Amino acid sequence: MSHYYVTTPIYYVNAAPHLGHAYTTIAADVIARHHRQRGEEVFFLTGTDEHGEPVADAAHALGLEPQELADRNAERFSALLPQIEASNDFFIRTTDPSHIAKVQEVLTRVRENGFVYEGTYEGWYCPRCADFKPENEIDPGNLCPIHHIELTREQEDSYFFELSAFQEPLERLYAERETFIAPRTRYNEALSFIRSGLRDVPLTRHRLTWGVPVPWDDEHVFYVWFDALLNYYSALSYARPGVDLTERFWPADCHVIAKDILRFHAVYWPALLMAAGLELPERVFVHGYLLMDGEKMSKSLGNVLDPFAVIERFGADALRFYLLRDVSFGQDGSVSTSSFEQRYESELANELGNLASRTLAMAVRYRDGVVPAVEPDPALAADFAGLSERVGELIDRTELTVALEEIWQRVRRCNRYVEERAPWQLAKDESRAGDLDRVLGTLMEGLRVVSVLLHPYLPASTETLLDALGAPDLALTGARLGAGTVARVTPIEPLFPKHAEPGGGAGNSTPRARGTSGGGSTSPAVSPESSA
Ligand code: ME8
Repeated sequence: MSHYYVTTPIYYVNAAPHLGHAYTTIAADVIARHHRQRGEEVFFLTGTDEHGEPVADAAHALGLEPQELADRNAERFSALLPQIEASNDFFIRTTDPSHIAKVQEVLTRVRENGFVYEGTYEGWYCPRCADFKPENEIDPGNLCPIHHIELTREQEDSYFFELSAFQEPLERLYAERETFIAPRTRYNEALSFIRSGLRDVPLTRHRLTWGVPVPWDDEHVFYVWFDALLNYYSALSYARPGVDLTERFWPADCHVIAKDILRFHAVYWPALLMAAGLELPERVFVHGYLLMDGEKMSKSLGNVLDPFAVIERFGADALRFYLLRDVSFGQDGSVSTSSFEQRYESELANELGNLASRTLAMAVRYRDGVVPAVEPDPALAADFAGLSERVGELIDRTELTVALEEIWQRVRRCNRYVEERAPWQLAKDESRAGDLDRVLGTLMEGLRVVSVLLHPYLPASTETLLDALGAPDLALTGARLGAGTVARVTPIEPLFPKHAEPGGGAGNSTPRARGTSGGGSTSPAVSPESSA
């Protein structure tokens, strides 16, 4: 059986989760679910990054110990997962003792391999990024380009990681593996950073105590980024008690991240793995930012959106669909309440929801829910030919929005097919009973195939739909018109009720297919988040 290993970044616990975190996790979940549909054994990892200065500072500002803040917010990140229907196989916390032990083991090996030396670091430092800033990336007024706060001049005794030793190996890696980083713009960006000349970087912090202790010098802790990156590797060693999954799943197939942490994943990470003598991941996919008012949402800026409120009103499927449909995956895109409502109404309710309810209703009305097996109508079969393969190829290239568009074209095609064939006319004419069977059978097959293919995006509603069709099998091999056996169909309530406007009472208009219980909230779909 083949294996597939996909990860999200591990999120900082200096504040609560927001829509940006949900976005990456949803995208990785789509990939994980798709690979399970291929029959592969999948490991999908997410979790929290709990050490380092940003977390220590945020905790102290609240009068808490770092561990207390980490516990509190790790809980909120992990609570988000079932709500967005994330099917992760493990939730790693970098304060897990097994993670700490693995970080110490790997970084000791890096030192034994000759890539660590002692020195003093001096540079401009942003405590929110937990990162020294190269001179050419500093905004006027000595400001951090991301957080717009003043940088501090820091000097510190450190152990250094000899990143410069990997200048050539990294250039070679980029020459040999052009899809190591995708999309291409990010590959180019990372490569030009490498070509500009790599300088050694601090591996440890002297003044900090909130971190993984350095085994060979107890006055130091590891710089949080090395601790954090190693989560992708360490998790496999202890996620399943008594079983080490490393052999089975390492190297990772896909790390999904946003462009803010490109350099760490495209430069430091492969260099660190080479230094440790470990295999490199297959691919890093770098998506863009969700924007609100043109600015990246971030915990530090405070202008965050609340995914919990969106889900409460519209269900997790609607949020998942909206984010992957409205924002072209890989690029930046603005999100807003109005564009969410527009997509919900015009596409989920009017296109998929309507296709589902009329198809099921006609099968029940005209055939008591049992339609004889038919050869699918060639008119529709032609439009479905090769679809599943095409979707698979796109997902292999992490083109999640394009793949969704391919499937959605078939949802629209099925609706046009209903109009073209007008089953209600056929039903009036006994002599056309065979034609009606063919139309209804073809439609049910069309609905079944789009449901299987949409499953990674809309897990709850497609399961409802496939159950209603009496064909619950999710395997991709069945995502072909005519491959399935729709047995007896049962009608369902609208999947995406139209009256779920923000501010209105939920009442009986609460969406049916949702990954979470609850409802009746009157909070706006997209609302400012309260602070941690
Ligand atoms: O950087 N749009 O954690 P973090 C899209 N702990 N994605 C967004 C986003 C936005 N507006 N805001 C956040 C860290 N994200 C480190 C990572 S990994 C070894 C360590 C998502 O909490 C996106 O995936 O700041 C981004 O890369 C990540 O959250 C940053 O999360």
